[in-house]
Amino acid sequence: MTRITFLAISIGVCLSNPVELPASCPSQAFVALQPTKRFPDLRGDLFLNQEDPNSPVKITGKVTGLPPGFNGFHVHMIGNITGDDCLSTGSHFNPFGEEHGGPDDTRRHVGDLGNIQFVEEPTEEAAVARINIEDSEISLCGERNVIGRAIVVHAGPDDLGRGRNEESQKTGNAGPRAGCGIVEETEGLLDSSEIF
Ligand SMILES: [Cu+2]
Ligand SMILES: [Zn+2]
Repeated sequence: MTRITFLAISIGVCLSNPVELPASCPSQAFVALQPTKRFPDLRGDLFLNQEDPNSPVKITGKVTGLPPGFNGFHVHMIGNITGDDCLSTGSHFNPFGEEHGGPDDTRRHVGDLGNIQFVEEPTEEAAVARINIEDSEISLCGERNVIGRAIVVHAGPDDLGRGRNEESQKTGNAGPRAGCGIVEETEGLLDSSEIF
């Protein structure tokens, strides 16, 4: 085999097995969190930004309406927020059949974003959770795409899969759902760092 033929075959093999990246990928998405019936004060706006399909997704935003503490924060499978309990969003987004974990674990549900923290702030009437997350598991395109799915805030803390009981490996025992919103593709939003 000549070198050129070999080269041509090598290139052909490479081209037929490209790393799966869509030609174009949305770079921004938005979530307007809606309260559940049990937690009527919950409100929140979240911005998702991804520079390119290989970059982490940055999530910024602000959530209000829960007392100080940690609250489970996940991408759930289904972008359906009908009903008053967020149960229509299904379970955690888990395209690879993993067990529940924390955001820094190598094995986790893709949707496992850990906890957000509500804290008292002198200038705010009630506790606020300021979100500033960077996550490399979720994406705005491809098989880890979260657009069209839902983000859920829980009433209690996520034990990140370390609860030593069966439910810990599924849901992190984060309790009932306090609010949820659909991840919607957007274009031309302000840089969210200017807002929060
Ligand atoms: Cu959840
Ligand atoms: Zn999970």
